[in-house]
Amino acid sequence: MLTVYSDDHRLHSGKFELVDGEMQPCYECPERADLVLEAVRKATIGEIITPDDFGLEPVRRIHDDRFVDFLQHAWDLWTAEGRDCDTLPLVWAVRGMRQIEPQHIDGKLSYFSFDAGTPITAGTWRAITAAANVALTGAAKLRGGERRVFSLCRPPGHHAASDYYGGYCFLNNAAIAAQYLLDQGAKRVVILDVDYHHGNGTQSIFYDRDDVLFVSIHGDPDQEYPYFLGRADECGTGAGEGCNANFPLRWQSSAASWFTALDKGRQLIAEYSPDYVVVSLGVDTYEGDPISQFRLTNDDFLTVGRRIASLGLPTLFVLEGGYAIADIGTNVSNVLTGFIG
Ligand code: Q9C
Ligand code: ZN
Repeated sequence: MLTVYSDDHRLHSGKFELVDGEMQPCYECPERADLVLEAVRKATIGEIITPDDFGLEPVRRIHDDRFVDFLQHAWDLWTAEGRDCDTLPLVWAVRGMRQIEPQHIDGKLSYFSFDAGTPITAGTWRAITAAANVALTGAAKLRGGERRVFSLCRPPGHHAASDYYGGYCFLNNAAIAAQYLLDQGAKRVVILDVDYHHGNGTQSIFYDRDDVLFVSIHGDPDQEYPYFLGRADECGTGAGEGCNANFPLRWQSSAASWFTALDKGRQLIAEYSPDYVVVSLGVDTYEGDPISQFRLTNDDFLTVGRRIASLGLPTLFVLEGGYAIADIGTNVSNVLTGFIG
């Protein structure tokens, strides 16, 4: 299996996020990708390559121009106000408020975000465009005939929608890759999201479309972040009706119930008969994850890989979450080695 990786992820390294009413060190840190890379090397899964530069056109196929421009210039606008710390938004436009992009950077941060866990730093723009290129290079390899590729993306992407960021995510790497596959001639693509958190961004991007089936297994939004999307009755709309499938599970759900949900998802995927599967691969379903409440073990991740492989489809793995630093390498490489068989 090919792995695509760029050192540029290190350029994004936030200091603090708001957790439990306090500013705490960011869970989403450069060490995550470094440890995954080391584990992939040790597991001798296959060649590791650097990404090609696809420019912003494939990014703009998913994200609004104004949002992309905002991400590109946010740091400069922020530092022009005399700050040198990371950005964090403070206020959001809720029910009854106007959805108008303010002039001031503090207002723009609020307008384009949905949480206070996602700082922008000096190097964020370069890191997130590198991550998009890592995903796109993986997609291009699939188009070129590779059957399995791992895009070691960081920062992650699945919480980012066409015009907002949050949940440690800025550009939706998996969505950008899926759109690229379609633009290069694929008819149907599945995005299977196994991250612990609901992929609200990915769902919202493809919600009214029938060329992408989105399947997600995640913490029940009644209990878990991001709270405001991810319920089982969200099935898609218009042409996309029937092309969105959510499997919310309660905190402390057993591995057995997680795999039951995966089996139902696999059934839907097989019926859809896609050209490609893009897996939003979060390993924050791990029993030792510091911010999550599922119970998968190290060995369970081998089974995750095997069951995805049984679909028999060309597959692009795109890294999302996973915050148990000591185990992230093992858990990701277990999925990939399980997949290879
Ligand atoms: N008490 C991804 O896994 N904070 N993002 C949750 C925990 C945000 C996770 C608060 C979690 C975002 C890609
Ligand atoms: Zn997650």
